[in-house]
Amino acid sequence: MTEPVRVSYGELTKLLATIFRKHGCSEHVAAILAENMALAQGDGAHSHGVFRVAGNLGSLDTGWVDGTAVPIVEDVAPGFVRVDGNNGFAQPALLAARDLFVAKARTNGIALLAVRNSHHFGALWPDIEPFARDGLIALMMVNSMANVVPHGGNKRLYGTNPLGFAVPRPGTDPLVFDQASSTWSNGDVQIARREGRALPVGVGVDRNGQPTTDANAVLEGGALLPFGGHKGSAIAMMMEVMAAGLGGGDFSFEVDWSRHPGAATPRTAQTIILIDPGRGAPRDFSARIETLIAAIHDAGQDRLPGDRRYANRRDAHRDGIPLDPAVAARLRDLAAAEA
Ligand code: NDP
Ligand code: PYC
Repeated sequence: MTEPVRVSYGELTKLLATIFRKHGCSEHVAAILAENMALAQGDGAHSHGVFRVAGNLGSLDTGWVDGTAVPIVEDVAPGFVRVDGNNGFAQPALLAARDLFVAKARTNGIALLAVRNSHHFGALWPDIEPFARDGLIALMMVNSMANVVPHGGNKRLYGTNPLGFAVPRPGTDPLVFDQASSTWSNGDVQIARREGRALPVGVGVDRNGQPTTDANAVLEGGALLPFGGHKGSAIAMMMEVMAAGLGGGDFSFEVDWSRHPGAATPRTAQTIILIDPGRGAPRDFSARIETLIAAIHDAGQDRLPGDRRYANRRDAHRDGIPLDPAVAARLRDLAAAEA
């Protein structure tokens, strides 16, 4: 295995922002995307870090996503904020609504944000972890593009539809999980294909609906399976309802980028629910969570969701973010290239 090169958060963010600007993003959007991607890379989220540069550029270069979009925030009810992403990336839309959304959650104890007409191509935890650091519980639901067959079905319908959940823990890192509702993320299957690795049995099917361990067969006409059979299939369905249905965006099976060959980002919807756990709580929420976590450890689960990412983050802050040398060179070339 090639020894990685190490780059600082500052250097990687600057490189990525330069690349996104050169491919049509405004300064503001480029900075947000770059920070999001550097954070993901630093946390060791390999399927949603710099691996996503090419897909983002494919969507920008073909005009499928608008890198200069200005989101429209709508204050629709005391506990409800909507955002029309204006065919831009989801992260700037979320940022545009953040202050109003948090204020509503603090006033009401709960609030919901529904973003539509927006492209989410990243990990969810960078969106929700900051809410938990501000003392709020965050639940995020996203739908993507059809590449998952529903349980017992025979064609692609759901996206890999991720679910993210973040819980504040005073004095320490929030408890966060962030997972696709499919067996594997599409990104991980692409990485397996690139590295020539076979998939475990039960991850996906080929174009005839037959089980396969061939990543290429899954990606070219085949499909991923929901995790846990009918249970994951129900979660994937819920993501379609809560993100696209509630938000007013496209379902994963409605994403049509046929006139934008090379586009890769799903134009769908994202929903976040924020809860202020201190509001009217009959027992001390923070103490209860620590009791739960102690019991989980006592039951033998040492590693909590998020532990791997936080450990990677500590290493990356100390030593730099590890990058494959060829990837680092490619990023530098892209940043230096003529616009
Ligand atoms: P993983 O299966 O790798 O991990 C899911 C969660 O489980 C993480 O919180 C992880 O923590 C935790 N976890 C993993 N292994 C263990 C273990 N042994 N014990 C306890 N907890 C564990 O994630 P996925 O492949 O499902 O998703 C990867 C990323 O892809 C996510 O960030 C997701 O948001 C993103 N994604 C985005 C999509 C989009 O539409 N934007 C679509 C699909 C996926 P840890 O992080 O610490 O490893
Ligand atoms: O890895 O499955 C995935 C994915 C879809 C959209 C963004 N990531």
